[in-house]
Amino acid sequence: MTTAQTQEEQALAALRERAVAELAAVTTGDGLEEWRTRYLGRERGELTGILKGLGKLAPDQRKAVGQAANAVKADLDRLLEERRQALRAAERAAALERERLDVTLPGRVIPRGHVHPLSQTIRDIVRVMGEMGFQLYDGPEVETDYYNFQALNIPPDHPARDMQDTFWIAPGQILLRTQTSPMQIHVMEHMRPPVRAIVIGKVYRNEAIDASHEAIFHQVEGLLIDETCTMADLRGVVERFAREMFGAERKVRFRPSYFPFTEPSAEFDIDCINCNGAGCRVCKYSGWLEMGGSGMVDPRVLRGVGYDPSVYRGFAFGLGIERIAMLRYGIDEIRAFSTNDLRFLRQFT
Ligand code: 2NL
Repeated sequence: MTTAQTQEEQALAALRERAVAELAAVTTGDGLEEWRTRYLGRERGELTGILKGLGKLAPDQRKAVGQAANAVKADLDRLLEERRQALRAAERAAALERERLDVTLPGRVIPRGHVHPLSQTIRDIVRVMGEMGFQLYDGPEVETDYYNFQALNIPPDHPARDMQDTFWIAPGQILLRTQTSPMQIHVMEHMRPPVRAIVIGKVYRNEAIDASHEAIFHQVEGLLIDETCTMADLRGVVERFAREMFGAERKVRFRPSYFPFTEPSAEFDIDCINCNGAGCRVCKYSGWLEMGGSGMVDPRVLRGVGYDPSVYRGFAFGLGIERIAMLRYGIDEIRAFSTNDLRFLRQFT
């Protein structure tokens, strides 16, 4: 009797020991479930089997073995639940570890770009002229002889038409525009007066290149067409433009000149932004800086786009944008705009 009891209890103790050891080796939820079925399963669980078999024992053994078995079952239930919690905690910790990120790391530096000094100047021009009601247009850089020359009343023997000065694509017919004026012709062909337009863009001239001349540069050209404007209006627009771009104190001077597409024509200067007119190296001791050309649109140009010159009149002006930017920023080398040397460009943030 004592022996039988001891055997049962030894078997229980061995089962318990084995179950505990196996449980410690379980690392997954599926493993836990397998373990539970193996020992505590309702149908085939080893411990369940022992509990079910209690009835076959002698009544005097039943109580002791039953108590021992129930104690083991309670132990295993508790250990199972502890193991389940431990595995969950480990899984949460592993998930956190996978998602670990160091919030104290400084962010990656994203290099900040900035607007090219020529583009800054263009933006200012567009704003200033926009405030005076001028719309910005752009158009083709490849043009025909008609738009670049004929429509602008440029005679066949004009030096600009020379093979030497113009980049011809089909000589005598297709070329790289030498000024933005051909686009003004397109604008006028496409609308009735009144016209207030500016054209900004690249122009191409076969120049000898030096610190102040490039073969590709940018021009801005303004055009106004209505029934009543005069050179006084031209002067007012150019003066306001110059003062917005170079300072409210600027003086503007007009000198008689000649362009095939304007009559009368005038070049305009501003008093030197470096010495305010006193004379210095920047203005070559003249007190004045040459800015651009202008004039009243020649009646032949108006007639060419279908405007009646006895009804409509207009003024136009044009100037180089690199020169404006060079004066504003004190740049003495025009090629710096197109060289893309960041040591140069970074000065204009
Ligand atoms: C300069 C001079 C000028 C114009 C451009 C113009 C355009 C049309 C009709 C008449 Cl469609 N004139 N433009 C007029 C005078 C001067 O530019 O030195 N530019 C750099």
